[in-house]
Amino acid sequence: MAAAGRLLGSWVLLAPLLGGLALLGVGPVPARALHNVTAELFGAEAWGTLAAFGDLNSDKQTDLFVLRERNDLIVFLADQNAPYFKPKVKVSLKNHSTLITSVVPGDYDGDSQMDVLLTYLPKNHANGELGAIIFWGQNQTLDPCNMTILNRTFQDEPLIMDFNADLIPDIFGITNESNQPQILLGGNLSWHPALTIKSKMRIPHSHAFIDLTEDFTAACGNHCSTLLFDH
Ligand SMILES: *[C@@H]1O[C@H](CO)[C@@H](O)[C@H](O)[C@H]1NC(C)=O
Ligand SMILES: *[C@@H]1O[C@H](CO)[C@@H](O)[C@H](O)[C@H]1NC(C)=O
Ligand SMILES: *[C@@H]1O[C@H](CO)[C@@H](O)[C@H](O)[C@H]1NC(C)=O
Ligand SMILES: *[C@@H]1O[C@H](CO)[C@@H](O)[C@H](O)[C@H]1NC(C)=O
Ligand SMILES: *[C@@H]1O[C@H](CO)[C@@H](O)[C@H](O)[C@H]1NC(C)=O
Ligand SMILES: *[C@@H]1O[C@H](CO)[C@@H](O)[C@H](O)[C@H]1NC(C)=O
Ligand SMILES: *[C@@H]1O[C@H](CO)[C@@H](O)[C@H](O)[C@H]1NC(C)=O
Ligand SMILES: [Ca+2]
Ligand SMILES: [Ca+2]
Ligand SMILES: [Ca+2]
Repeated sequence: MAAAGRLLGSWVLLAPLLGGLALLGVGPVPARALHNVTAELFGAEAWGTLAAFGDLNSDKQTDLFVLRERNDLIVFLADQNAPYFKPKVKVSLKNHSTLITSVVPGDYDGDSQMDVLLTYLPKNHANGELGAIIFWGQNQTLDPCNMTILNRTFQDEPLIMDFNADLIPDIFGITNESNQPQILLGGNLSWHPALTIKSKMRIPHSHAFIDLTEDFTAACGNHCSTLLFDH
């Protein structure tokens, strides 16, 4: 599954990053040589796939979003004391027998609490369409019981961008309801057609956001030429 493959990675990927931190003299590591800081940073918890970064608890320290067994999301919060990242927050799709394919932290309702959007391959995923779910942030953490399952599926990984320039992230993609790209506006989570074009979008999507019309918004009505279409 192409979408699923995108998340494959490992703690090996962390090595350059953590090496960089060491070189910058961040943390208690001597600044001269590269050295293995895995144990100092994660203790015995150094397993899983690093999926995203973000400051979940608004303490200005970047936290790590890690997938384990493809259906648990663990957030390692940055901490002043070793191990410097501690697994403090967990949400699970285990009961739904689904595989998480993407993790995108963001404040999807604009209440200044970071939420997290997960896309997943649903149970009995015959057509490869992706489901999406938002776990809502509350009190500087994620509430594992408070989630919204989007009532449409996506043909491919959705693109997260601020379509209407209200500083709340929106969710763009082709859904199972229409061949035309749709935008789910953050805030009130309402669906809207995003572009009026006849052609079908390619899969995987090759999309980017760009302010073509110089109105400081990513989207640009009929003038969007940044998407690749099949004819
Ligand atoms: C770094 O340390 C971790 C934990 O002690 C260990 O599992 C890993 O194999 C080490 N990596 C290297 C490249 O030595
Ligand atoms: C998952 O299901 C088990 C029983 O099958 C239940 O005890 C548990 O609370 C459920 N967990 C969640 C997060 O819903
Ligand atoms: C928010 O979290 C703190 C601990 O981080 C706790 O003391 C407090 O009771 C929580 N407040 C609410 C409303 O849950
Ligand atoms: C769930 O999260 C939403 C969005 O943050 C919030 O408005 C609502 O009060 C929460 N519901 C519960 C039961 O905590
Ligand atoms: C999806 O849910 C929204 C409310 O959250 C509702 O307005 C809309 O009609 C639903 N769409 C479908 C296709 O069920
Ligand atoms: C789209 O997917 C949602 C969620 O799986 C489902 O409830 C809805 O019926 C589907 N709509 C169509 C037109 O297939
Ligand atoms: C949701 O909010 C957007 C702008 O924030 C607005 O254009 C749209 O009409 C609203 N939709 C609903 C159903 O309230
Ligand atoms: Ca943090
Ligand atoms: Ca929020
Ligand atoms: Ca927006």
